[in-house]
Amino acid sequence: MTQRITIQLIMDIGKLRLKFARDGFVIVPKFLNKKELMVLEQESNEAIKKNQIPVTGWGAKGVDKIHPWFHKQLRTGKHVELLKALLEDDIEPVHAGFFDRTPGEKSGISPHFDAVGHRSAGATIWIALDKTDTRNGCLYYAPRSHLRNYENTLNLSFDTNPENAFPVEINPGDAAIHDARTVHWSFANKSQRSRRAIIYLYWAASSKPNHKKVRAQNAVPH
Ligand SMILES: O=C(O)CCC(=O)C(=O)O
Repeated sequence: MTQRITIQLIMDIGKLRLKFARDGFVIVPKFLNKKELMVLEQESNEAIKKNQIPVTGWGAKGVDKIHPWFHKQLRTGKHVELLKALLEDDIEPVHAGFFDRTPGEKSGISPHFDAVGHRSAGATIWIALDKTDTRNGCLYYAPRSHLRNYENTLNLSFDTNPENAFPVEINPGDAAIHDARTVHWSFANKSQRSRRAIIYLYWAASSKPNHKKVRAQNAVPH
């Protein structure tokens, strides 16, 4: 059974949906409570340790395929209802991922959107395990980029100037949710703090991706 979202989120859903449709992303502070965050961190650590995920500086996709807890979360986690409500559709799970900007990691992830190759409707929820800011390689969104057409590549040549960018500066347990067509990226981690996040990616069920695999610089393919 799918886990429940809170009453407050149900009340806010109209506003969140409007923002999501307008900007291509929304931030949900305190999406996880302390206990849920603790469990997420424990399971992430276990997945990394048990499956010997290397400390690469950028993380790993497909953790749902190697760790049963993430397999279940991808299908029944409490974010599932929220994403369905935002997309106003059923959702098809794609994968869960662990994204890491290890302290001192130098490259970040180049500007891209997740539905590259097909521009299907869909969404990613990005849940912070650490405090994220511009010093430790936070995620950036290009507001309203989901409404424009971009080249079919995971390495867009994109103006990442601060005027075009929304830095996702959030706390552990907060979530950022982006449309699968929203351009996003991250820079190097210039700090000595880690910047870990868990992501779950979905296509909207009525959208049919004809998925061509392309590779982003320093990113694992979708
Ligand atoms: O966490 C990051 O730095 C990048 C995340 C990302 O590219 C994604 O969620 O598709």
